[in-house]
Amino acid sequence: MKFPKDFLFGAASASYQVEGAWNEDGKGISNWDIFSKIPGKTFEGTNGDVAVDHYHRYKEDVKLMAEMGLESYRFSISWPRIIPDGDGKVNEKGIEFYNNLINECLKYGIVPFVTLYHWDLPQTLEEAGGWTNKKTIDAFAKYAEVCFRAFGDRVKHWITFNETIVFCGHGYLAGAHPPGIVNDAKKYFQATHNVFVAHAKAVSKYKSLKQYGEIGITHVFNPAFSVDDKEENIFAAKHANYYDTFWFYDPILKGEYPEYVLDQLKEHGWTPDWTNEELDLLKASADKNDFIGLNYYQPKRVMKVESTEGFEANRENSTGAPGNPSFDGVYKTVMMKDKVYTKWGWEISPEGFLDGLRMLKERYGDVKLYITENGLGDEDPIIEDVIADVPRINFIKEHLKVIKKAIQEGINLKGYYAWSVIDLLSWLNGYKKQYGFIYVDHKNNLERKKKLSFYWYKNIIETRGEEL
Ligand code: BGP
Repeated sequence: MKFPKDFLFGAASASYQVEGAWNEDGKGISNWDIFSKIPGKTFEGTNGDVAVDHYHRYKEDVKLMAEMGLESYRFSISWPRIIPDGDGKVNEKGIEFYNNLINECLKYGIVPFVTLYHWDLPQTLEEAGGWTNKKTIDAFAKYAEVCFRAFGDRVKHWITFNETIVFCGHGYLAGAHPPGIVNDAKKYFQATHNVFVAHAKAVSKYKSLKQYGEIGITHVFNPAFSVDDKEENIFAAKHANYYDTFWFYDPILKGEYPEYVLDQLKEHGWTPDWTNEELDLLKASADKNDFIGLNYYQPKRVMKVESTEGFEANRENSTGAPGNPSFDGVYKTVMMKDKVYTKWGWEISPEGFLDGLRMLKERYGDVKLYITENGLGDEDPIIEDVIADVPRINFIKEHLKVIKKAIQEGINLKGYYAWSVIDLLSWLNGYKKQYGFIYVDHKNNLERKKKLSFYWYKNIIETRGEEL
C-alpha cells in the first residue's frame, strides 16, 4: 500500500527553537528569553538567542526542505514578534518575516502548517500571571485574529496550542518551564482551562472569518499502560489516562471535562474558576474543531504509588523520562527491563503508538488526526564526514509502518510531521540532543549539512512509503 494522495509528509520546528534574532526588528521579550537565562534552568545555560538562525537563513532552509521533497512544513509564530507586549500594537516587521517565510514555502509548493503558540509567551503577559490570568485568553484571541487576517489567505492549516500539558505541567507543577512554579495544582488546572477557552475563542473567530481552512490543537499523545495485570496498577493506568489524556482531549472534542477528574478536583479544591459562559463556549466549539494534532514520542508504563515523598522536578537530561510519581501521588511512571530506551531514557515503542491510537478511536470516534511530532533525539555519529543517523531512520520507519497499519484499520490519519526538520535547540537539553534531517554545525558558522535520514525521507516521500 502507498500512503493516500492527500496524506501530508512533513517535518516540524518551533519559533524559539530555531529562529534566534531574539531582540531584532522590534520583537518583544518572551518568557523563554528570560527563563533560559536563569542559572541552572537549561542544559549548560543554552538559550535561543541565536538558536540555528532560521530568522536570517530561512531561504536556505526552505530550499533544503524543497530538495528533500517535503510536502508540508510545520512551524510556529512567535507571539512577541507579532505583538511585542502581548496585547498592544502589531509589529509590522514581525508580520513581514512570516509573510516571507510563508511565501518562500509556497514558492516550492510546501504547505505551511502553522502553530500559533509553541510556548514563547510575551514576558509582559507572563508577569501579569501568564495562563492563570484570564486576560491572557483575550490577548491570545486578539493575537490569533491578527495572524488569521495577515496570513489566512495562504495558510489553511492552523494549530492553536502546542502541548498544553507540557507548558502547564512544567510551568506550574514541575517548575521546569516558565514561570517555574512547583506543585501548584490549583494554578495548573486553572491554566489548562484558560488555554481551552482561548482555543475555543480562536476557533470561533477563525470560523467566523470564513477563510475555509482548518483549525485544531496539538496535544501530547502519551497513552498510559499498566506494567502488569494487577488490579491496582490497571487502576493507576486508568487514572493516568484520565488526568493526562482525557482532561486535555475531552474539552476539545466533547466540549466538557471528564467527570472522573472533576469529582476529584472538587475534593481537593482544585476546580478552576470558570463561568457558565466559558463552559458553554467549550460545548459550542467542540464540533467546530477540525482535527487533533498528536505529538507522539513514547507511552507511559505506570503503577500505583502510595505517597509523593521524594517527588522532584524531573528536568535537564532526563526531561520526560520515566521514574517520577504523578503530582497527585496516585501513580508513578517506571522503566521496564524488557523495553528499549533512547539515550535520554525515552521508551521506543511503535506498538504503544498503535495501541494508543486504538484507544483514541474508541473514545472519540473518527476524529481527523495529524501526527504533528514524532522523532528520535540522539547524538548523531559522524563517520568520514557522513552524518550517519541510522537509528533515526529506523525509528521513523517503524512509526510510519504503524501509521500505515492504523490507516488500514480505519483510523483517520492525514499527515505525519517528523520532529524535527533541522537540528534545533532542545528546551532543556541544548543542542546535544539532535532530531533533524538537516545537521547544523555549531563549530562552523551554523553550516547546514544533509544527514543520511534526509535522503531516506526524500525517498519515502517520493515513493509514498510503498516499501514500508
Ligand atoms: C515536544 C515539543 C518540542 C520538542 C520535543 C522534543 O514536547 O513540542 O518543542 O522540544 O518535545 O523534546 P526534547 O527537546 O525535550 O527532547
